[in-house]
Amino acid sequence: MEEFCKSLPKVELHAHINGSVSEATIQKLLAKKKNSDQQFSFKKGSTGTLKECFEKFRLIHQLTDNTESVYQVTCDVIHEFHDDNVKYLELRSTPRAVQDTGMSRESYVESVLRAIQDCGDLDIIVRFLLAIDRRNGVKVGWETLRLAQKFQKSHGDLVVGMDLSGDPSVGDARDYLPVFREAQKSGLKLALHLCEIPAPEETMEMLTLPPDRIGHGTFLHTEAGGNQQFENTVLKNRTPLELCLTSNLIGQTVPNLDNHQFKFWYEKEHPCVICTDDKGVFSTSMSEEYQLAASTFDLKQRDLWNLSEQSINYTFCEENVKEKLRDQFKVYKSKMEEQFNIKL
Ligand code: 6MZ
Repeated sequence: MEEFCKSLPKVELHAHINGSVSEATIQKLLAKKKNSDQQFSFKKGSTGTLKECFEKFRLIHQLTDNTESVYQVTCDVIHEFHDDNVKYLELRSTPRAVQDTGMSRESYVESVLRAIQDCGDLDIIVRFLLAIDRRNGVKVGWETLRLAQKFQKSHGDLVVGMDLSGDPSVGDARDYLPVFREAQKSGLKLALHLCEIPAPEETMEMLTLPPDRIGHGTFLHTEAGGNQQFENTVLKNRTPLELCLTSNLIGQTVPNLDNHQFKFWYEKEHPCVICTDDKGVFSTSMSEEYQLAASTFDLKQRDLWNLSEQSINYTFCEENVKEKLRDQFKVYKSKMEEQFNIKL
């Protein structure tokens, strides 16, 4: 299965740039920072809590406090996903301003987009979502939307949507509803973190937008303490779920993988997309996430192929790009069938 998952062409739709930074890149960034005695380790199996994950993001942000590092991290992350046979990648990141280094939210986004363009020769299609961190307040939310609209005009092929993320125990997602409604009117797609922890008060209103995809959705369904209305709405809209097994396990939002929400939605034949979330912080890769899904939920090679291929339907890119990907996947399919002597 390991070889199969590595060879499988994959679609990654939920990757936070700073959470995806590898240890190798961290070392490069540390070397550039004088007087830094920070210790970083993303060793596998180190369980923690969501709070501890957010502490890691804080440390990483200290290293990516200038446009050069943001550029470097974005390039490295794209190369790493490419090397893992990811053929389509949607990156998301929170534009950050740092006064000391002169980085503005705008120059942050410019650096990300420049990195994406400079990786244009690689056999991987990359798109970008601007993220709103729910800890930063609505004023910054509006600013982020304005940036998204601006870059949508100048880089419409690359900027496809917006994300809502950040520590789910802080703030109220409903405060951002007007921002997201306007984003929708501008033609930006919405990928929102919802119910990563139980959040009955804010969830129903967020679902009415409706989002184009949901990140995690761990506590949406009744069995997990959500409610029937959430479940029905998501099923009726067929809103794809971005599911990140290792992330939820390490962040301890699920007690074990057997009880991961993947099982519930997958059995209902609901659109599910396997993603990494933060491959650096959680020390994982797309190939490993597919392997984990296979071993936990007893998925066969053909099931994995279908999961990956169907993910193309849930991307935020233009229809002609989806078509191009589908054509590419046809070619990969026959190659995989030959390589693994199997009918997919
Ligand atoms: C919610 C998360 C997250 O934006 O600086 N982020 N938000 N839940 C999660 N589950 C583990 N993982 C990452 O990447 C880091 C930021 O992404 C969000 C957080 O806001 C984090 O600060 P960027 O590139």
